[in-house]
Amino acid sequence: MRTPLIAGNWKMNNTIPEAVVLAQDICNNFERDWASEVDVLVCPPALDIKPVKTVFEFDRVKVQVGAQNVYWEESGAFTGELSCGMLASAGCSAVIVGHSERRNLFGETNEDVNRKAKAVLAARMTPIVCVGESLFVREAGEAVEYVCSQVEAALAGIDEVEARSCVIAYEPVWAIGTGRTATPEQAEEICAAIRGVLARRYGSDTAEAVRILYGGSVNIGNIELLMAQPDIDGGLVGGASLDARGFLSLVRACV
Ligand code: G2H
Repeated sequence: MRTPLIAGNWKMNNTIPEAVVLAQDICNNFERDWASEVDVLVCPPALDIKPVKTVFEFDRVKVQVGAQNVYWEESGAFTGELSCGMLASAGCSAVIVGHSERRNLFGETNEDVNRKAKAVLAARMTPIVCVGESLFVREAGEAVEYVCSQVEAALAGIDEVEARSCVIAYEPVWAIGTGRTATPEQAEEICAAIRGVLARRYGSDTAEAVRILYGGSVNIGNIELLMAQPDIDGGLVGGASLDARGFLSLVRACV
């Protein structure tokens, strides 16, 4: 069975002092016996990663820390970018790649997402590969096809062993930060199709091993029905991850 994963994406929120307070709040409210049943990850802004990691390590709380983005080159003249090695040295075990905000606001292509995913794997971290369709694509009846092609593109050149280290996050663009969530049935339809892509590429054993998350206005009112779907293994949570108790209520719902 796949261990559920609740991943918080803090996006561009929290200065270092604010991030430390939030991390400490998570520690203070984290119940130790959850750790054996659900994986918990937070992805703060890059500057907050090391301080947040330090809080979790000091309190010995089993919450992993990840990044929201990375550049695929190891070093060099890439002003403003961060490498996998830098993120790993700050304590990251995972990196979100291809979030729709990166794709839509910063022009990331499927090819960029693929290069980032491969770089993250090479650095022995987990890429959380985000895919999802716009409302236009959904209303055209092409959501399954569109998302599956994003998954195929993101996994190009990634072998079966590496694929087992990937997490796929299905985030319909029309549900992000809008308060509008995909119904559990809509989310399950796409997540099952993603698992189908994995099965065709890597075989059913690998497909069954890979965790697929749903993201897009996940909250305490919808987490249980989402988690009840056979192909949804957790959530990538934005707004609801910015409050420790609210975030941990989502973790508790997975126990
Ligand atoms: C989707 C999600 C987190 P929110 O972007 O990745 O954000 O839960 O605020 O919709």
